[in-house]
Amino acid sequence: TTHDALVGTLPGVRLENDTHVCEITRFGAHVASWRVKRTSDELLFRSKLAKLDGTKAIRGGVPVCFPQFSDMGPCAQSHGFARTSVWAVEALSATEVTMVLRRGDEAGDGDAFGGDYEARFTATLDGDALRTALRVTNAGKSCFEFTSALHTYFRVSDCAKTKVRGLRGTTYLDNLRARASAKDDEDAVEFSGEVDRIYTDAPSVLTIDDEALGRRFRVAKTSTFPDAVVWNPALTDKTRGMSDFGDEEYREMVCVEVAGVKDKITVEPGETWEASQTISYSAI
Ligand code: TA6
Repeated sequence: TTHDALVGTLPGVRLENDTHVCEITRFGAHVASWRVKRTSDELLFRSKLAKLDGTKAIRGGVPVCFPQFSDMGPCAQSHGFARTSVWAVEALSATEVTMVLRRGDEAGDGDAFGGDYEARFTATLDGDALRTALRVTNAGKSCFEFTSALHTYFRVSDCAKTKVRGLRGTTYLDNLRARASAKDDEDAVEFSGEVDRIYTDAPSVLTIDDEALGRRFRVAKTSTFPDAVVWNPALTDKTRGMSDFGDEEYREMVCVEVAGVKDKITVEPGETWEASQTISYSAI
C-alpha cells in the first residue's frame, strides 16, 4: 500500500498528514523517523551509525522498552525484548498504525518474563503532534508485572544549550551514583556532562528547550507512565564503546523517556494497561 515504508532493510509503515511524516518499523514497533514534510527536518535523533538491519535495536527514534526498563526486570536483554522483536500491523490508516506483539512471537526472554501478554503499540500523527501509546493485555490466567518506557531520542542542535524543565522538586535515582536518590532543586536539567536519571512520580508535562535552535518540545504523559528518564551519555568510554553511536553524536540528542519504572506495572488476567505520551513542539 502507499503506506509501506522501508528504513534501511526494515519494513514498516509511513504515516502522513498535511505537515508531517512518520515511519515506524515492524522491527521493534519503532518510530524511526518523525519529520517536517516541507523541510524534511527530522525532529527525532537517529544515529548515523544506527543498525537498520534487525541485528540491534535502532539507536534513536522511540525505542519501546518492554517488559522491562534497563536491567529492572527478569530479561537478560537490557530494556527487554520488544524493541528487537518483529511486530505485526493490526490496524492502519493514513495517520495511525497499531502494531501487536504476542507471547511466543518475541525475540528471546519470553520465558524469563513468563506473562501471557498481548502488547499493542499505536502511533498517531495529530497535526504537529505525535502520540505514541502502549497497551498491554493479560491474555492469561495469572497476574504479571513489568516495567516499561518509551525511550524517545529528541534531536537538538546542541545539548549544551538544551534545558529540560518541569522536574524541579522531583526526586530522581541517579544512575551515575548507583541509583542513589536525590532531589532536583534546579530550574532545569542541563547537559554539561553525562546525565542519567530516573525521575520518579514526575509531572505530566515536561519541556525540552533547544535554545540554540529556538525550538521547544512538549511531552505530555499519562499518569500510567508516572516516571521520566533523562539521559545524555556525553563523551565517555561508554559512548566510545557504542558501535552504533558516533563519539560526537551526544551533542545532537537528549533522551526524555516516559516510563513506569519505580513501581512495577501489574496487569490482572483479562485486564489491559495503557499509557501514552503526546509530543508536540513550538518556537521559543
Ligand atoms: O534510558 C537510559 C539508559 O538506561 C542508559 O543508562 C543507557 O543504558 C541507555 O538507556 C541506552 O541503553 P541501550 O540499551 O539502548 O544502549
